[in-house]
Amino acid sequence: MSFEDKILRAAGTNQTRTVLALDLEDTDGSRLVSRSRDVIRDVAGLICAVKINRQLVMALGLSAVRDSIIKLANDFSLPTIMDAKLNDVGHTNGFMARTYFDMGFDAVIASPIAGWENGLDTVFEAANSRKKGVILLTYMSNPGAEAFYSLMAQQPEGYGKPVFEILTELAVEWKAQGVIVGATQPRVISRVRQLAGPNLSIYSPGIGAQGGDPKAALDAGSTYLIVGRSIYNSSDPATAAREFRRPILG
Ligand code: O7M
Repeated sequence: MSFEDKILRAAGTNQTRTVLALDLEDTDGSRLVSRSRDVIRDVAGLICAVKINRQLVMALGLSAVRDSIIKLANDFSLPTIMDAKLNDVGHTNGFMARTYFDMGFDAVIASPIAGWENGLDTVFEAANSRKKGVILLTYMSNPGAEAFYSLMAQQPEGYGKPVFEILTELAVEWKAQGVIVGATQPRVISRVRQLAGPNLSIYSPGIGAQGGDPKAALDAGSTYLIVGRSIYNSSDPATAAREFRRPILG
């Protein structure tokens, strides 16, 4: 089953659009594993995917992430997304993408800034041949993101276009399985939705802890919410995760 089919199935079964960002920190590796697994078990029926950041891979190593986290997520029929933010030349990007996919991740996150030729071409080749997903960073959620992602880029025709609009067009052209647009920027989400049409999935991080509002993001056109601290730092992660379902349940 492809990444998109897996996330759609989990979203439908669990009536949710929430992707859990599993970014816990702990100096003790085995405690980090058990805390991460506890959070997955607590919210498994309330999320549609698990996103793993490089910080968890740095702390635990790839094989421990595969055996303790990816396997558990799969036991709950949840796909996993590797937030690698790939941004290098083709041969190293390709190696990283193939490694993440072959160890069990269903999708990777990459930066479109590297461009296609000898940049992200190898990542898409690896993904397409394995029915995996590529999600592209298009507008980040942090306040400093505006300086670059909203920058007006001069077009050959003479007029200016914001960088994020160019990145959205590339995501459509390259047939990415989704784009990342910060939930802190509902107006940008609306514009990306307008440019990309109804089929491209928009993943929005920056909910809660970073100030983004889940309902505003979904109303503006986000498909999925990426939520970390507001769930895993809560004294009751399941209740917190249930709250993020509220806007879609009505
Ligand atoms: O909910 P939080 O703020 O605790 O965590 C947000 C998660 O989303 C965390 O895993 C970040 O790495 C990620 N994220 C952002 O916060 N902002 C971005 O612009 C992009 C991402 C992201 O997922 O990039 C792929």
